[in-house]
Parts: sequence; C-alpha cells; structure tokens
Amino acid sequence: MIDLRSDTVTRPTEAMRRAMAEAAVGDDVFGEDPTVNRLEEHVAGLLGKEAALYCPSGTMTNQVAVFVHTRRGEEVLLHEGAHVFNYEAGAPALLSGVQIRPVPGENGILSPETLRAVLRPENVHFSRQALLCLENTHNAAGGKVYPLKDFAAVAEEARVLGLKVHLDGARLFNAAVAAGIGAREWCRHADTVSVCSSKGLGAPVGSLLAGDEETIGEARRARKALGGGMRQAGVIAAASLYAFEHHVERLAEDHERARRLAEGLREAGYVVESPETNIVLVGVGDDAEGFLGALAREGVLATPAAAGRVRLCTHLGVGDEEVERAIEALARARSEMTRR
Ligand code: TLP
Repeated sequence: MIDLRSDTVTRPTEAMRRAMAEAAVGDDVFGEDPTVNRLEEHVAGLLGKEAALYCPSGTMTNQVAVFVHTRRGEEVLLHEGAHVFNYEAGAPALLSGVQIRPVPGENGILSPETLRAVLRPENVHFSRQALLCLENTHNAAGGKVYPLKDFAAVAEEARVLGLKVHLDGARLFNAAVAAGIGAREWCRHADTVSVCSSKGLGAPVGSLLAGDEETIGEARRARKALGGGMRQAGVIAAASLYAFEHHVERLAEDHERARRLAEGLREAGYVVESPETNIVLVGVGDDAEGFLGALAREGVLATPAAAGRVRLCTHLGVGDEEVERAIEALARARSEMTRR
C-alpha cells in the first residue's frame, strides 16, 4: 500500500529511533527532562520566541492556545476551513467555552477588510472577540502558503482591534521551505505559534506551542489541567528534536514529489490544482468515497476533501517510485470509475 492519506503516517527512521533510545530523561512535570528542555529551547529559537511548550499533539497546542488567550463566552475568529474549527472535535466550545466565528477567504487567507466586516463593537448584546487564529500552510486549502505580506496585514489589523493572534503552524516549516522565508518571519506577527513534528517532519508524536515566557507559563498550567503533563517524555521528545534538526530542509523533496504527482495526474486527465507544498487536491467527481475504494483496490490510500476532491499527501515515507506507482494507480481507478 502507498499511504498518501496524510503526512502523519510516517514511521521513525533508524537514526530517529537511535536518538530516542539514547535520550537522557527526567521528570518533565518537574521541568527536569533534559531532552524536553533542549527541544523546547531549540524550537523557541527556531521560531524567534522566548519559550516553548512540548505537547503530545497539534490539537493540544492549538487548544491550549485558545484556552490561554480567551475567557468563557468570548469569540474566536478564524477561517471557515481552519483545523481548529473543523477537525478538533469541538474543543474550543468543550474546553474553553468560546464561540467560533468562521470567516470566508480565498486559499485560507483572511484580509483586514474581512476581519473588520465581522467586528463586534462593545455592546451588551455581543460576545467579546478575543483571538484570531491563522493557519500556515492551510490544510483544507491544499497546503497553501500564507503570503507573508497578507499574514502581516491581517495580524496587524487584529492587533489594532485588540485581538491576540495564534498561528496554527502544524506545517509552518513546509511554508518556510516552499517560500524560502524563515519560519520566524510569520511568527513575528503572532502571539503564539504551534508547530508539529509529527507531520512532514516525520516524528511519531509531538507538537510545540511557542510564545512569550508569561503566556507559555500559563500554557504549562493549561497543559497539566488537560492531562498533557508527561513524565520521562524525553524518549519521544528526542524524536521531535531529531526531526527539527534533520528533516526540515528535506521537505523540499516532498514538495517536488507533490508537483510531479500533480503533473502526472493532470496528464492522466484529472483536474488538479498546482500544489505549493506537500498536499495535492484532486477532483474526482461526486462519488469520492467510491473513488477512494477503487483507489485502495489499486494499492493507494487517500482521504476525502471538500467539493468532490480527494487529498494526497507526500511525505518522508514516499519516494519517486511510489509517486510514479500512485499516478498509475490513480489512472486505473479513473478508468474503473468511468466504466461503472
Ligand atoms: N491534521 C490531520 C487531520 O486532523 C486532518 C491531517 O491529516 O492533516 N493543525 C493542522 C493544520 C493540521 O493539519 C493538524 C492535523 C492539526 C493541527 C492537529 O494535529 P494533531 O493530529 O497532532 O492533533
């Protein structure tokens, strides 16, 4: 099987497993795990922030951010396709008691104008708006890079309106590598940033939330309250550290393979948007589930996406040969679907 469902499906490499086996550990709830401490310092440095907090998942780093930036009854503004809104099991309501204001925007991008259009003045009828969440790359938009200029503009508008800004940067390093811009350039415009090591970077688990000392101190309390305080977590943190140190630049290979995949699929007759990073959205018509079944029989796994499309992700476990085989499998699945 060629598994293109997500870049989360990677297995740790031999070198990563060695780093895990050899990791120095301690009790991280006491702040005594040297590997976790090194990872948090390393990632804070990469993102240009004072501090960072290691958590099990991107969902937890995002939700801890929502928790520390808001009070019950407040409103969080985000793009209508945001992961925080659509794929985190209703956690903003469940854990933080906030309401969500989904805002439309092309390619996952929000403009200062759209933000101003949903502004609620101070009035007893209205929920107070506390937080803007942005996502880069934008998953549902097909791994789109948030142009730095647009990001800076909307974040600046948010600041003027008195909102905090959180960046869901689960795939921020994909954006950085694709655009040739340092990850910290986006982070300068956000109060907190979450980044994942378990997506394209290939670690089995792990996400970090970065921000200023005070906010990350509060986040550490929130993580404990949510059951995310881990003990000898250095064993898994070592995989994340390895991923941040060794697997960032290679994301360019995933992007190149995504481009090749899109090109091959276009030649096979598919409607495919040009990928900017490692996510390819492919039009398959009304019966996406039927198509995914046919594709699985041809040895390729993918996931459904909105608007009659399926999502294919390239990652550490997918080489050039797998890409060519996937193109052939999709070509056969297309013939099968048209024969039906
Ligand atoms: N995304 C997963 C699924 O949940 C959809 C995937 O396969 O892409 N932010 C973004 C932008 C994400 O894409 C994801 C995972 C997360 C946060 C959550 O990370 P985890 O899975 O570690 O909780």
